[in-house]
Amino acid sequence: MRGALIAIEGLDRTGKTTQTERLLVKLKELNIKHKLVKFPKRDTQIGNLINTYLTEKSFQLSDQAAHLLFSANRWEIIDEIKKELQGGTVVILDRYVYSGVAYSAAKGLDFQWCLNPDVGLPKPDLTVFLQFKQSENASRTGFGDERYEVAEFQEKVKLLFENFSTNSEWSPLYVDGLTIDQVHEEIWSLFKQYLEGLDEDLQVF
Ligand code: NYM
Repeated sequence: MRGALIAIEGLDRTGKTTQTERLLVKLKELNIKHKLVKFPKRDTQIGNLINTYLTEKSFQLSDQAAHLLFSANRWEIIDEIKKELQGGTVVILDRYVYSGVAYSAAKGLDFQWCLNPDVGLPKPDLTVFLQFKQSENASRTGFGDERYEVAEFQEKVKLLFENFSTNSEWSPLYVDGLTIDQVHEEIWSLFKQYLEGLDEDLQVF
């Protein structure tokens, strides 16, 4: 039986990385094979370029070129992810196609144009979308260090993420006022049904 493909999505600094790590600890405790893939995956050559783009404002790229790099960064590792899934490993994605489309479309690029390069990538079985009130999100530590981490831009991204809310695997999680443990419990209860492994094929975008 294949492993589940689970994506954790959300705006910047909403606690995605903390929650993916908590999920991994839990899977380890239960002796369930698991792998985390964080997008952008910065330790490849394409990922290195993306990292420079995100952290050095002097590195100029057209919005289209940047978008295609983010997509290429997913395609370059997808065979490895599929292999893990086929071997029964649960794969947790920290950001995925949805971030790719929402962040680029927020810059004014056409929504469908943004989705096109990702067409054919596997769809997660479950996508948990972490949401905060913008004011709370903006006050989190580190907000503002990288390109895109500007409150006004984040508001646009938030609206674009809403386009995905009709997807059957999309589970929004409102985490305002909840502790890290409480958010973890919520994510775990959504995720539990996928623990047994799944034998049907993955859907694709
Ligand atoms: N981002 C992430 C994109 O613009 N397109 C993408 O396809 C992906 C995966 O990268 N501000 C943006 C969203 C974030 C930034 O992500 C870095 P993180 O999770 O902060 O490392």
